[in-house]
Amino acid sequence: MRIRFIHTSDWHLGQRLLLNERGEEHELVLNWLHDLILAEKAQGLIVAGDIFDNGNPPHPARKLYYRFLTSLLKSECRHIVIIGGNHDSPGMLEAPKDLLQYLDIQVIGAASPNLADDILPLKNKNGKLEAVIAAIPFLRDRDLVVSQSGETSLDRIQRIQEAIQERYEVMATICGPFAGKVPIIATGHLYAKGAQASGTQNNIYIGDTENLDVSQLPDTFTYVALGHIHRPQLVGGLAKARYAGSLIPLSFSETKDEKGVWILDFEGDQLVEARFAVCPIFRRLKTIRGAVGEVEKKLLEFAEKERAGLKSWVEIIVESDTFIPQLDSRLRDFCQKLPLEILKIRLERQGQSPNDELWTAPSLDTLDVIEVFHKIGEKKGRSPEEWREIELTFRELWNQLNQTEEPSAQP
Ligand SMILES: [Mn+2]
Repeated sequence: MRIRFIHTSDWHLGQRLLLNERGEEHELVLNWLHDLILAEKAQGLIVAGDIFDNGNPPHPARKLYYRFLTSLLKSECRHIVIIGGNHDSPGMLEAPKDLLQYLDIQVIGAASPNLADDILPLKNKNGKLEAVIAAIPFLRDRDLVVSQSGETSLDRIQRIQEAIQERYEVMATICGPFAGKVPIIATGHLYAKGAQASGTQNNIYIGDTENLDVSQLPDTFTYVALGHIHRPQLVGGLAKARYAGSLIPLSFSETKDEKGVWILDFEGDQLVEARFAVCPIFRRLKTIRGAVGEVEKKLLEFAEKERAGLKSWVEIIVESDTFIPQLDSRLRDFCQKLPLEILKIRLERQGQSPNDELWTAPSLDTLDVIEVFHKIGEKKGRSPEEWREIELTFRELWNQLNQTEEPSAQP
């Protein structure tokens, strides 16, 4: 018996890039995904976390999500499994859980207290078992370990890694009776050992350490559908563990990657074929860098190429060894008639002199919170080891603040 699944993740519905809404892109890409599911006659869909960009997504993002799910109800895609990511609020995702379950859409926002509840046997219309999903969402610290007094952040990281590994082993044991009969698919929203990110992704557990070594996972799992890293890839060269990556480039650092989803064919308990379906780029994001004259030339060249779709968004980095007065208005005037929109202009000083710290200091809106904290450490003259410890604690606090249970607590 053959069964086809589509594995996708990291939609980040409701995301804004430097205050710009991504709704149009998300709508286009979900239409594309809907058409793909129909064209490929996929029977299953797995969304491996970060459905929404934050715990309290705007109404249009929620509408898009429900409209997409509704559009699949009459298709052959009978099994839809959605797990929570670190950006999702488990409470928000699971609010319609019972209703969605009635429609064969399974939502696991957070790990259930009884782990066996998250093992989902998927059956066809005649009640015959087709596949089993070990639905493991993003595991929050509180799902895994209780702090031990006197332990350092580094100890904690190690204990979290061990606890995650153990969770997969326990889930594999529960799936044991199904082994050898149908595909057993585990999910995960984490940072797997050997994974390549496309830029800085600070939204990982605590610290920027790996959470799981996929090569150590039990053979029980036919496939591991991963989310969190936005670049599609096989993990550690293993055919059975993959990241699907995000559906649209979520930042300027993601523009070089192809975006898309995995189409997976299983037969018996084997993965027999995996293809990556590349999705169109509905809006191009582009970084243009160089001396100011060079930037202008590149802008013209970029604008000349004909592009379908929405207006491109551009980030400009001007390299200069002197201050350029009115750089912002000069470039904005220059681009006025070009079919693109400037989202950000940054001046990057070449070479150093002691007095230019003020104007070379990066503006706050180009840094994220963790980077700012890191820079404070550099200023305070702490030793790297000492500051790393403090930074890990800060990261943990920051992540906890951003992992709200209830949507109302989110800004
Ligand atoms: Mn993500």
